[in-house]
Amino acid sequence: MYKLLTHNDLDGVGCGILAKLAFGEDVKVRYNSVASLNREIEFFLENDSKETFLFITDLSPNSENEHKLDLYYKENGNIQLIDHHKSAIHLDDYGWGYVVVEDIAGNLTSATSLFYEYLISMDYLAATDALTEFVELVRQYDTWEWEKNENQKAHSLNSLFYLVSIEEFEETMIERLSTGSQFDFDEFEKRLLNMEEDKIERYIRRKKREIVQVKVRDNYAGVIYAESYHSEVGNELGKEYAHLDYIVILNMGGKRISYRTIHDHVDVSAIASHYGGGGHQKASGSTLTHEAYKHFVVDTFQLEPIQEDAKRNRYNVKKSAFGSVYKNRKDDILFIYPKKDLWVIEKNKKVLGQNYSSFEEAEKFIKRKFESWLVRDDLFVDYLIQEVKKSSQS
Ligand SMILES: [Mn+2]
Repeated sequence: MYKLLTHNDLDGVGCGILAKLAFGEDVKVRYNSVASLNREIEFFLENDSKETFLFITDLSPNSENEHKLDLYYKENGNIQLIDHHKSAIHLDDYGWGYVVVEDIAGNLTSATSLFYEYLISMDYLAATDALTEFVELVRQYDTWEWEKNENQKAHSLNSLFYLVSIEEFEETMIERLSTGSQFDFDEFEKRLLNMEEDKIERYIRRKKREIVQVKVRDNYAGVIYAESYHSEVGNELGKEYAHLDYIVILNMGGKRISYRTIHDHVDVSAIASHYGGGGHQKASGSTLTHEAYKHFVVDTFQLEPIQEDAKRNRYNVKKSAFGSVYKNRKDDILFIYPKKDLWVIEKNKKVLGQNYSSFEEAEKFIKRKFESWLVRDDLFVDYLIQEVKKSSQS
């Protein structure tokens, strides 16, 4: 017998599907949240037969269970953990641990892709084109590489996963992967997925208007409440408000926090671990601890949302040789313009001390410090007219 304890997201369920394709009736699969894994491990150690081979994928035990698993392994063997989370890398030192964040070719891994390679190498499963494509879609979604590759199919696979129950998804995929020579969605799924993409877009648009900005422990965070589409929300808000170091997504009902960043200079697995969680460099999570509750809920509750830059301007555009006009909620006017090789900032017509070597740095400064946004063309024109009047009077 085999038992698989895995995550309840697409990557974790991908492992469950592979396990059932490989072992059929001989495997028992349990899907877990990060929190419920440790209970399942304890249950296994106390109740399951020593003959049962335990797989753990896409999740890692707490340090107490890490120790217990190691003792069990030294006596019985029969344990294999496979993971790709940066915060689990220490488990790679154990005989039963296999943790790879990036493969030799430099590609980010996923639990499903690692488990697939493992099952093939052990002759438990034979590679097929359909399986290989399915595994690659899961990997691209989980590592967010789908976006760079514009692989909408990978995103759709995850959307479909959340549209149906885990059982239904599992059953449909197992059938499709064991019969088809290629992996694809059927017509009904395609229609559903189009509707779902529209819904996600509307949801994100609303979240863009609700985000507040706060400085927490040396970093600027954007804080938002959302129960669904965390990765999509985190990514879109991260791009819209690129001056923020990371995005905090609060799920109050679940008392959970997701952390997302689009930047390389921030490691949100370290931020999550400060609040007792973990994950990847660009995507992580923790529970809503008292400290996190203070930082992200209490301290931000009275804040007004930050505003998006005007999008349809023809004149007041970023990096313009004529300068770009921003304002904030206090009606301060910020003006960024080039002078020789540098970018200068004026606040309410007074030049600020520091100049910047790039427009982006200057803009980041005024957005972090003053929460300002690019104003619409009409305000920009008013501003320039005033400037011209002033100079013709003097
Ligand atoms: Mn994963």
